[in-house]
Amino acid sequence: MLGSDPRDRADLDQGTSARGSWQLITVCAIGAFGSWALREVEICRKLGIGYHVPFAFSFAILAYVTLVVIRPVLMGAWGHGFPYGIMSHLDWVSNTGYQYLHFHYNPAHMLGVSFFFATCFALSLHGSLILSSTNPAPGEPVKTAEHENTFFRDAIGYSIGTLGIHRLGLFLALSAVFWSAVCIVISGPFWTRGWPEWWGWWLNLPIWR
Ligand code: UQ2
Repeated sequence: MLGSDPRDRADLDQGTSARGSWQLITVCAIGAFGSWALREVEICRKLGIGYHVPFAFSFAILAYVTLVVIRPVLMGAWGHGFPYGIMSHLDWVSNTGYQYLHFHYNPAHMLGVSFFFATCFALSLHGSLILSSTNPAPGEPVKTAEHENTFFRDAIGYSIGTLGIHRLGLFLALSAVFWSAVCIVISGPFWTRGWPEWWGWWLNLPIWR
């Protein structure tokens, strides 16, 4: 019966001109992102360097595909993908968050946020350390890794090293993206109630009684 299906609502009808454009844009975007990653692989092979850059980019692609393909398929409708408008995608984030009452109680969201903060902290430590050693006081010679190590050994008794800080940065950034993808793909397909309620397992532990 016409009108009984929510998709027949006149106020949601886009006429004939815009029909299927979200799906077309999504297919083209995934093709472009995948091609870009493969081009990065070509360049890495030409230079004889590791595949760290395309590996990192693949995490960003994975996050996007999680939002517009994996979760909508698991939810059963393309309408669960986010819209490609400036304000409308903000509305989608807000509405999707409130659908689970309080998204900050999502444990994977907690991990994602914490990794984003840790990434900013690590990059601020690293960026300031590099600028301080390469831009010394006027007349002073530019400093090397020995000064960088010494600063942190003096300040906190530990230096992770010049290679280590980049390994840590890559780990923190990729972890942030990974847990962000996990936190949205479990919301709906694997948990349909409010996220505060998920913590009932903690409150219901037998150790409290
Ligand atoms: C460091 C080091 C660098 C750095 C930084 C550190 C010489 C140039 C920033 C210090 C980093 C530490 C102690 C790890 C902090 C841990 C977290 C989770 C933020 O030692 O070696 O190389 O840039």
